[in-house]
Amino acid sequence: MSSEKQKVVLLTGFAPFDDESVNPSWQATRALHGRHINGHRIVARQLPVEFGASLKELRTAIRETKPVLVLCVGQAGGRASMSLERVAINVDDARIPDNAGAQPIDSEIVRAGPAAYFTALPIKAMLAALHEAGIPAEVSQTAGTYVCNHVFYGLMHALRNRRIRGGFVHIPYSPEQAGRHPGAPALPVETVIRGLRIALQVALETGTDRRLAAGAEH
Ligand code: PCA
Repeated sequence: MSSEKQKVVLLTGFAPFDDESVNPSWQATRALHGRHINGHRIVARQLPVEFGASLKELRTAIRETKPVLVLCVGQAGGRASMSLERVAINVDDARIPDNAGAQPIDSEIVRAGPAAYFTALPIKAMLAALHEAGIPAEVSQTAGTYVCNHVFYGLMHALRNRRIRGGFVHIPYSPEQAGRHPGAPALPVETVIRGLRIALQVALETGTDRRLAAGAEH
């Protein structure tokens, strides 16, 4: 099969933000660009950490690459595991300005859109596979209210009537970053790359998700 005919998986990472010089979400996704999983070609794109522009670029990437699956990845400093996000909510509430200086507070992402969208990915099956591989992973019940949730919500809104599956994964600081944040947990970029490969493979192979407890009390 020629590479143009191959089905595409779109994988996105973000630019650095919040005084960091790197973003492990881009370091990990970039490393998978051009690789193949289950006969699908991975295309990696970097998104800006900007409300509005991030989503515009994501929609352009979807239009250009015509993926069957979209996985967006972002950094969540302070978390210890790969966080498989369950839900995106229709609100922007920024603790810090984005990379273009915008700091929306309590604004809707899509005017009069649904309050939330659930991921379309089989996060329980992905969780089980990651644990089997010894990679720290969890189901997360919130992707926050910053640019990552913005992109996740906008992704699910854009895909709402399409046969493309989409979802979001947050990852911890890299060890290099965590060194500047005393006490913060870290996960090597190599481990994240391995984890993303597993997550994508399971997402491509799993239709109906597994029934497996991974909830939280708070
Ligand atoms: N993390 C931020 C935005 C970009 C990123 O990598 C977030 O969690 O919203």
